[in-house]
Amino acid sequence: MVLSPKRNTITTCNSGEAMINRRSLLKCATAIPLAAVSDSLAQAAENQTSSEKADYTLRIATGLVELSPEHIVSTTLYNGQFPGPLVRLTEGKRVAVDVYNDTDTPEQLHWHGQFVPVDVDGAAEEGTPYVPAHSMRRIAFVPKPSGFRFYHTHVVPMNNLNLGTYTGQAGPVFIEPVNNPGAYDREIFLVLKEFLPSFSQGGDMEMDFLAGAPIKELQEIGKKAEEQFNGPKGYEVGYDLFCINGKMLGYGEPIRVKQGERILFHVLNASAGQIRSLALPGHVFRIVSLDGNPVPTPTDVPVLWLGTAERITAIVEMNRPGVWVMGDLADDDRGHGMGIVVEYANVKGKPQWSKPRPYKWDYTIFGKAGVAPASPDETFDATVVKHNGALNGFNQWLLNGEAFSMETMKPAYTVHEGRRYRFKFRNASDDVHPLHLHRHSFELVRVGGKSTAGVIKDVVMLGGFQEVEFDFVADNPGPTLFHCHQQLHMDFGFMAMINYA
Ligand SMILES: [Cu+2]
Repeated sequence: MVLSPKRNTITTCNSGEAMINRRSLLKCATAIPLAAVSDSLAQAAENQTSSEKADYTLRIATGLVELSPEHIVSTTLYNGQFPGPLVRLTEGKRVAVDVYNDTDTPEQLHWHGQFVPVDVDGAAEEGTPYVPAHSMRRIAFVPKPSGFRFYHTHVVPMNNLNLGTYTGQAGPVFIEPVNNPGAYDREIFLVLKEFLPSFSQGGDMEMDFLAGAPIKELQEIGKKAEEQFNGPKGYEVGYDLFCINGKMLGYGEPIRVKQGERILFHVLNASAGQIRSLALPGHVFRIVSLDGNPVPTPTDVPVLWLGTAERITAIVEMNRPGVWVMGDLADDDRGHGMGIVVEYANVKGKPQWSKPRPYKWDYTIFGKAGVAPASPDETFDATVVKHNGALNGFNQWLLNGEAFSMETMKPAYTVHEGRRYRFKFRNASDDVHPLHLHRHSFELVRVGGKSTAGVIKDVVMLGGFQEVEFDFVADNPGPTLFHCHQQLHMDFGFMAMINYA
């Protein structure tokens, strides 16, 4: 085995570290953890006395991922593998999970998309105790709702590309429903991920794949902010290597299929901040669930688009024999590994790729037509603005004029249990933001100017200079974090705390 000379992510991290004010970084690193760490040490000690065996053990430690024989990366992993092991749970059946942290830094393991209490959720901002360095925590919870979820780290890396979701800390969760109709022959989990992150200052790639048009008023607000912060573009994170299930295109086992087979794909975008597309030439995806939740109108699409942390469950009928590349539409990303070979039985040859016809991603086609969601008890308006390069060269993100402060953790919204709330979210920037709500799901109400109902998600992409509206019911008391799932955006201001009255 040869280690790639480009393997060392520490280099990029250190050069990044020099760019930030050291004092603010130290403040940020120490302010939150201390109290939480002592809590969780006590908890860990208490847990170790329990003799009951955990249902799952997840161990956080540095390890190697062989993306290809030429590209072996060193990063933080769950159980020494990428992706982390598939955690299969049953809805409503209590589980105990032991989380060991063999690293030198406190960790948070977030159960993304589940309705869990604050002490389980895995977000220090809400008050979840850390898994202390070189220690463990036993977590017990009742899995819900059923469907495709995942787990990932939730620490705040800021400018350290060796922490947080820049590492290999992500793994799929499947919560079995009580009844599973199962109109498919077998299921395959695909975890999409990039490695070898580095900072660049060229500005983000323009992404024009979402349905809907930019709103003039939001462009005006964005233009004003740009005039005020008119320096060089803020740092973005780019990647050298891409993989599906830990293997670059052409290096893992192909997906071997038979003609006529119906395969249920569970696709997770486990990126720290990138938006992914996925197509299989000559085939269509029948989308049956978004973020693990069955959609009212299952619909065929030629390409999947997934914002950071989004999941899509889709059935593909294998009816076009050949050897195909299932991969990202971006030639560069696919060329650096973002794809997997699909091989029909008794067919040989070089894997074929062709770009699907242009297609706009529209969440509303999966919803109920002509039905309005229930009326909300209250509506929250939020507008996000980018201050270009305002924080030591990093973009700062402000919600209604305020960047989230990790020091004050000031709640932005107060909710009452049992009430229904509508978020009307306006994007005065050109970036796409995958918005995520912890510990709750939401129902899409309006996206890209179109109304919908019945599409239940926990992440939704908000297009550049567009609006999105979604509703959630305050049914899981405790501090609840709302943030953009783009790691750089959330770390530099794009977060809000929702408190229960
Ligand atoms: Cu964002």
